[in-house]
Amino acid sequence: MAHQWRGVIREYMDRLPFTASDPVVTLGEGGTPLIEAPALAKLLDVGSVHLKFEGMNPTGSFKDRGMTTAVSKALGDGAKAVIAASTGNTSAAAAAYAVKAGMQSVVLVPAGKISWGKLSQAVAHKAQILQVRGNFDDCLRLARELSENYPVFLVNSVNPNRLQGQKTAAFEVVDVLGDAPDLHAMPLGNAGNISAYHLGYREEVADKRIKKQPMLYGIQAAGSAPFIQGSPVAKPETIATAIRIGNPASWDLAQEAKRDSGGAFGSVSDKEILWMHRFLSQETGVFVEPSSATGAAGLHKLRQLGELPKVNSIVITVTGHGLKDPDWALKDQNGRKIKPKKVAAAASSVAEILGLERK
Ligand code: AN7
Repeated sequence: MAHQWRGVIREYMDRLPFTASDPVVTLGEGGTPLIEAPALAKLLDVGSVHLKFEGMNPTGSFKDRGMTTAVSKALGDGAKAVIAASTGNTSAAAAAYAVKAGMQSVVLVPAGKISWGKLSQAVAHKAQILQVRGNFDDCLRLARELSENYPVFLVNSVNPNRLQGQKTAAFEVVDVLGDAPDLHAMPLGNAGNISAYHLGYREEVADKRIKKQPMLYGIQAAGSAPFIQGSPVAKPETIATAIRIGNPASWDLAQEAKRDSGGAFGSVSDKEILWMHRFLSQETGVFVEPSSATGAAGLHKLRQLGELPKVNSIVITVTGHGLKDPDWALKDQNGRKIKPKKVAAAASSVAEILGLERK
């Protein structure tokens, strides 16, 4: 009989702060495919590249891993409402898991700066949505203040239960590959994810499942790159709205992840992000939102500069599904709208446009 994946809490309960009697709020998150991408291995000139396709989670991003743990704990603590600041994906996940838990959700998003796919999810799951006149960093400041002074439970990644859930992605990589890769890259925004992978890989080392953790590479958008600048960015700008974050909450943990793993931070322009966004969909078959192409774009840039370390195996986490923000796929390299041709409903007309000769 087919085995259904039970979500990350039940699959990894012995390695999470949960016991069998704790409430579990799950939508079956985790267990996402690790997809071999020979086209990327060729591009980067390394032995193997695997994409950890986090867009395959129930709400379409890696945020579900941390939301199952954060909302389950909130429910266990008697919470009636959760609050999250978000560039879009956290709000989609918070809204969905709140519904599953029977709670209200409140989400604070930067006005006009989240994709409509993500906004539609928060609306669909009846979140109370407030568009803040400000950026993500303002939203997070407000969410923290509200959760301290009002009866709403904060489920942003400053809540340590979020990182606990998200660390399971590292467990899955090791479970599938039988080892850690040499290098693991991902986009870097509020820095929860790189901190969570670090936590997960460190535990794998401590449990002697792997000898060494991978070098962790966190890649930012150039217009929103506090880790490259070395200090918060007051006015972050990038088309990759998911990572349009100037003052990352997990600053210290990300620095530690980089240091401890022998990794690095990098940044790429919006143009480089969109190039890789297209490469991934056209050459690997994996459709991601632009922000999610940032990790691969960063490694490609390093390779072109001759600065990619000599490694054999690479895993790149692609964090969110392409359908989250599909507008970018409908533009060509010059930003012009792509409109499929209209044709009469006749085989001969279709064949003519396709340039097909009759057999
Ligand atoms: C697709 O949803 O911060 O470095 O509020 O949606 O852990 O922040 C999203 C972040 C990468 C960055 N890729 O991860 C939010 C939010 C996607 C994302 C990141 C995000 P972190």
